[in-house]
Amino acid sequence: MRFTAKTIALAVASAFVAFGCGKEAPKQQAAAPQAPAAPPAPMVVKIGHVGPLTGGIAHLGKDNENGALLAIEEANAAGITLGGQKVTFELVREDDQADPKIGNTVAQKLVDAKVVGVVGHLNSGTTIPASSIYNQAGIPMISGSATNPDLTEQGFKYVFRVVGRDDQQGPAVADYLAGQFKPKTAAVIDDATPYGEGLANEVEKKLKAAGVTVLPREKGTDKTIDWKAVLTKIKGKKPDVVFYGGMDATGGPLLKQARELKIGATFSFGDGGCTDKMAELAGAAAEGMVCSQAGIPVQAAGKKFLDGYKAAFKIDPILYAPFTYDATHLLIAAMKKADSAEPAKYLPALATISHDGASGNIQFDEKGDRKDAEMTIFTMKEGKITPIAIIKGGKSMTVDEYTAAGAASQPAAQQAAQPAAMGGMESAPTEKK
Ligand code: ABU
Repeated sequence: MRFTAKTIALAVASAFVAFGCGKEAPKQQAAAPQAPAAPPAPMVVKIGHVGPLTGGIAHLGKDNENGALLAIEEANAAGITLGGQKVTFELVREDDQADPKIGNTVAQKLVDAKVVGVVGHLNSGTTIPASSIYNQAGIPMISGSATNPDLTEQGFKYVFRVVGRDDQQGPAVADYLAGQFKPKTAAVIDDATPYGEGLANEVEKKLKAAGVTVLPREKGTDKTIDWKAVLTKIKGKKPDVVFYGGMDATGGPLLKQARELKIGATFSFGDGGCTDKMAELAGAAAEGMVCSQAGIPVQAAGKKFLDGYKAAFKIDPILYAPFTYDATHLLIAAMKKADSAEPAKYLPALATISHDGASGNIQFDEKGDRKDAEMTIFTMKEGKITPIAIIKGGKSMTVDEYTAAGAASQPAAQQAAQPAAMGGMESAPTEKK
């Protein structure tokens, strides 16, 4: 090849284009080691929890929320994948202040936040209206404490509960009162909420069926703490038993003021007034009161739950925390079964699930109610509500009998869970008028 001025100029120009103006041609080098690709960020799956976190029953709302939070923490620690993707669950917590209007507002807020399931609400009065918001949005909801039958009588396929209903609870406590105290006359008071009034109606119906004369209904509200006018009215009628449908925040003052007015009747309450808080609010007046819960006693919940709750929150659970814990695990278990967090995909798995939870085995009937829910009757003994009897399938058992019967069907983790406090059948209280 002859090197003319033209070919030299072309060669220089090509080199210029190939390697850039004035830049040195790169030397051949070994390829730098590639950093390993970062694993994809886990998918965040939001679950809502709603209950009253402020106001008179904030202690119960917090208890419910703690149960849900514990379940979320356990699921995250277990490292769950859905559809091949690692998942982190986030609990989106809302305060409905036990107010139906606020309940609806926060329900819509949770829908807008794209939660895929909801645990809550606590009160029947907030849960029932909010349930139509979740159902319309196609978001499964499970209440761990709302006991008014209407919740699951609406025909909503996204609505479930893991506690019993007041048309089971009311007859259970009324039967106990009628059988144990043989009252001639009863007074029934309620707080004018769907829960309090509904439960009081069930109790009244059953007492009347047992031949007890029931005085005209007396009413307060879910904020009433001065009951003197109502109590003065019933004092003159000398009832043998009094039943109050309402929560502990109002039931405690009712009981305290009744004893101040020297009313000697046996006082009784549903689950909303079936907490140690009654002794805090009523003092010694709470001793010997009778109450019911729409599930197993909290002390009989699974050991893993009880230990986990105490370790996480440094307190013991109060009432329905095992049930909100179970409700949260149920949502997650259904998602795992369906391998999807999409509500429409995991709903069928939820509706047909059989789950061994802290509160026992959970299966739902066609309405979304818990099949074969237990009811427990308690009395207040030395400032602690103490279980007397557990009713399951129409059969009343001592706590010992229940524990013995349940042990064979409980998962191993729960068999070790029966605390010494559950061991004894308390003798029924007898009170003088
Ligand atoms: N079941 C006790 C309190 C919650 C409710 O309003 O149903």
